[in-house]
Amino acid sequence: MDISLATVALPDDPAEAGHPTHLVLIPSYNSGPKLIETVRAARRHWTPVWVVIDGSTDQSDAALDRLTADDDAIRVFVLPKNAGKGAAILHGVRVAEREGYSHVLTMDADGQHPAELIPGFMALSAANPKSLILGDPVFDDTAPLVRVLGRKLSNWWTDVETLWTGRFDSLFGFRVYPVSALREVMDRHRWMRRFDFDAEAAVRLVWRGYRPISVAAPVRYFRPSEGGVSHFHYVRDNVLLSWMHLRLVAALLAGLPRHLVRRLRSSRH
Ligand SMILES: Nc1nc2c(ncn2[C@@H]2O[C@H](COP(=O)(O)OP(=O)(O)O)[C@@H](O)[C@H]2O)c(=O)[nH]1
Ligand SMILES: [Mg+2]
Repeated sequence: MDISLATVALPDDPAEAGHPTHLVLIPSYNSGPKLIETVRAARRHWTPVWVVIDGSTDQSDAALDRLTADDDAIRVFVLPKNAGKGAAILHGVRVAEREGYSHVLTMDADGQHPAELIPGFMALSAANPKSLILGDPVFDDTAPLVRVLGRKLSNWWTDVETLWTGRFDSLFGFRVYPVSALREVMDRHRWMRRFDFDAEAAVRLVWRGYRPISVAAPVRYFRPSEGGVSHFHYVRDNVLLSWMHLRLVAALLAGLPRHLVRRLRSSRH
């Protein structure tokens, strides 16, 4: 299902009152100067905002101390060693679950994602708690062609893996997840700790009955001179993504009767 945020009722003053069920979670690994801008932007639109520093070595987290000193709605966790995007998110999700949060909006730390859409995504999630709210990237001319094409291929795989339950972008990290279900899925599967997180998390949650809702969200690719950083390694991460799709297709085939039943049920709703 595709939705436009124009139809969503927004919460009152989301940057003021601390929200009891939904939080913003930002995993960060050597994100450079964009980290502070990103956290500030998220805070303008939501309370609370949590950051997981994933073994960063570029001192990008140093300035966060000043932000947290002035604002206790920002919370920072520091992992001593780099563990990967998925592992950093899992760290935040475990704490969120213990503290009673039901949903978490994840966004990248490098300024690529639209913070102004946070309230709309959260409102949609609050109205549809058994859904995944998935950003559908709207690229501008800053997007490298090879990343755009690579995505198409990955999206084709997730379409197959979910038996065409609903079209969604497999790799975009601007999303709202259910906290406990995500933690359970990640405890059961030892992969999903690095760049294989986004696609596998969405597929496995759809398999658990969560309905994907796609919402258009602009994405920007900054040049290094603008503070842009990416740790995506074409060979290493494409191997990781191919292995992930292979695993998911194998799991689909192994449980095909169950997946077909789920698929039939989902088309009736
Ligand atoms: N690549 C990478 N990103 C991580 C890691 N831990 C946390 N992240 C965060 O995951 C997000 C996506 O990473 P990024 O390198 O920007 O990937 P890209 O946007 O797909 O080029 C960013 O917010 C990173 O800071 C890690 O170990 N590796
Ligand atoms: Mg990025």
